[in-house]
Amino acid sequence: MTHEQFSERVRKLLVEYEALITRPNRIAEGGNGVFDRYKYPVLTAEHTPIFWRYDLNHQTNPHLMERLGINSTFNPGAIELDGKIYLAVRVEGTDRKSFFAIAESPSGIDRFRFWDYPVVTPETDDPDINVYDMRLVRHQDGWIYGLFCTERKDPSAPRGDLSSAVAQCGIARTKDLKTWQRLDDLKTRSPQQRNVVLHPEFVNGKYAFYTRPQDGFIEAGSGGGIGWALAGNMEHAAIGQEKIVHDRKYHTIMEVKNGLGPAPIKTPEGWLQLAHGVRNTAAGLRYVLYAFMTALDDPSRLIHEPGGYLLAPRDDERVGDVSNVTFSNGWVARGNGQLFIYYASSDTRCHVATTTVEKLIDYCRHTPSDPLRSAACVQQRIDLIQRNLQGMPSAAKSRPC
Ligand code: M1P
Repeated sequence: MTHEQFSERVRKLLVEYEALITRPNRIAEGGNGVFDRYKYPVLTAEHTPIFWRYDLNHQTNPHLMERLGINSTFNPGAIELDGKIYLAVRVEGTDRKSFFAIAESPSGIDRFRFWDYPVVTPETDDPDINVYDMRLVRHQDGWIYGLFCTERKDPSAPRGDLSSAVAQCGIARTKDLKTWQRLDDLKTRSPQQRNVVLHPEFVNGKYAFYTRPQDGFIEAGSGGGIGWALAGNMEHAAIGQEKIVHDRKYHTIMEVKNGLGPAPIKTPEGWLQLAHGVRNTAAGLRYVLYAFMTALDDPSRLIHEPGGYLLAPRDDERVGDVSNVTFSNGWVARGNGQLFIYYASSDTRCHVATTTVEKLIDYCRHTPSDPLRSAACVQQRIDLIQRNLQGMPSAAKSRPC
């Protein structure tokens, strides 16, 4: 490639990139009254800056190749600061390692732009091999905390097993999303901890954690469920016995495992909670999102438990590196009541769904809970049909049976 061709190709790459990241998004057609999906994902691997991937020097990269490819952008933590939306995105390189990078948007639904440099996450004395799924929480103590999963090779794995990991909760804090202070990893009694979330307020003067105690790296085993425990400080946070707030149940969307998503949102009617549930299928695990509410005076006490899922993989969302997955660890409730739910599909790309806090409370309060048996589900549906048909004009009722 001549120098001129190289420059022209770089120019074209940059033009195409700008067109992608400034593309307006819009609500997708359809919808179920609970939330709106959007036509385009808010972030994909192609949204990462050209200068993260290519060596843009003709001398050292005469063929203009990507030198450090990006595989995926997913599972973002989210926060609003001074009217803008910031996502702490899990970016995965083609080398399988994840790291965090901040993308900001003026609207929350489109025009997300990554900051020039990824987040420099300080390490502990025992370096992380992989970090992912940061939950951003603005705590009552004045810090913004980022709780994330830190993975290290399982020292007890048999020789030759180069996959098994120990997953624990890493903790870092910041005031500006730029400079991060690393704290000790959370100490818990569970051999595996993913999906740990910090409650935004003190509870009985202590820091409160939602956890997901698990026996194995993949399998919940005898553990599982969304747990809850308190810690005296964040610098050397340690918890004891975990109380289960929301357990797995047989033949449900969370029969295999579940885990809290982002930190809950405080509403006059209770804490709004978003989580993921996992079931087994012949095609592998299926991850869906579900919602529930806990009590204001005790965030570990369940008060509303709508049955079924809130959001499940659909259409293109169903396919990716880990297919049939929707996962969320970030949402933002704006001052006007609007709620942005950031979710990733199939461990590949980030999307937004919008609703309002009011609608999600209504959903939690008035969606019947899962009666756990087919016959009881039929009765639930018959009750709805009867109420509807009684209220419908007689012409609409004249149908067979
Ligand atoms: O691959 C699907 C998800 O698997 C994990 O979730 P969980 O801990 O509930 O199994 C996480 O690694 C998550 O990042 C991933 O999206």
